[in-house]
Amino acid sequence: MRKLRTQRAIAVLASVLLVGGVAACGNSDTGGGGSKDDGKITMGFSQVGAESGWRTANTTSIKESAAAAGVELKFDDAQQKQENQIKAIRNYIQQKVDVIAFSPVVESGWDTVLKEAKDAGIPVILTDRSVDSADKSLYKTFLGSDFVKEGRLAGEWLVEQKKTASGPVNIVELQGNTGAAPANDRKKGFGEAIAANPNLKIIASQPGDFTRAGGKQVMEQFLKANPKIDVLFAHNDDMGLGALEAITAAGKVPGKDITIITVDAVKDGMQALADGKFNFIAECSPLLGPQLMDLAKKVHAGEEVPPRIETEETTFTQEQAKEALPNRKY
Ligand code: GYE
Repeated sequence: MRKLRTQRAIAVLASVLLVGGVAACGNSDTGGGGSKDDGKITMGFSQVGAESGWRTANTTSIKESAAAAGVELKFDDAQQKQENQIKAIRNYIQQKVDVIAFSPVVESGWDTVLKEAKDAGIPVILTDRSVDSADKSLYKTFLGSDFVKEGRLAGEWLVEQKKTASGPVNIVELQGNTGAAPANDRKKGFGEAIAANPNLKIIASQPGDFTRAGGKQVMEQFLKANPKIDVLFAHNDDMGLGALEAITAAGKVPGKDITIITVDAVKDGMQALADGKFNFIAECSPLLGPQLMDLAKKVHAGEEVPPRIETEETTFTQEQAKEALPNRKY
């Protein structure tokens, strides 16, 4: 009990120091926060990081849309660390921003900080990734993709491709960062879909953290440990692109010796698909900025918003990628 009280005292002291620090180095005209009554909304946004082409496109979309919508954006890159996101959110609470939005790097462990935002009367919008909090009143809405569906679409395509396979089809899987909603959900959807054919077997599955470097490194290990790999399912384009290097270095032809399925459909991924190095991509749209700004204005005005807003997405084969590439925005 005493320990708890001491910890709390330290936490309070820390936030006091933090506010002091922020106020000391902040702009004098912001008055320490966005609650100044000039009609302009201030949004504090905590981004996962800069791990992939998807993330870069997402960040650009958010920054551009904020500027276009006249929303004052405070932006923080958490470098794939939950503790950095919690720190940024606490900072935004201290600064009394009007709305907090963030893309949670992992699903669990948000209740405390979300409760702090709620107690401070600051609405929270989840974008891109969700949290597993049981208390849904801790955030206003979740804007993003259906990751289970993306995994399922990837798996269903494979089931169709391999329907005449008479022997085992060995699949390796590159997962996103451990504990992230898109990693958990894409794994789930893919696994459920391929269960339709008992010949389809995941023989190895490891996190590659959604990065090219991670994808390359883990694929090297997969190739060393498994003489027969027929299919790679990578939870995003970047890991697939990293894996291409490992596959080529191992003397195999990507897209032919190994069927490659990814998620995202960013430009480099689509190029690899059009070039025949990837075989199929389930799209995941990073262009969430305009909808996010719209939602921020609504929740700030006290309007009701739907608790879940799903992004519209499609899938691409090699032929479809060739057609779509010239008009691709990201
Ligand atoms: O697929 C991946 C990024 O959360 C949907 O995160 C996003 C994922 C995306 O790093 O490329």
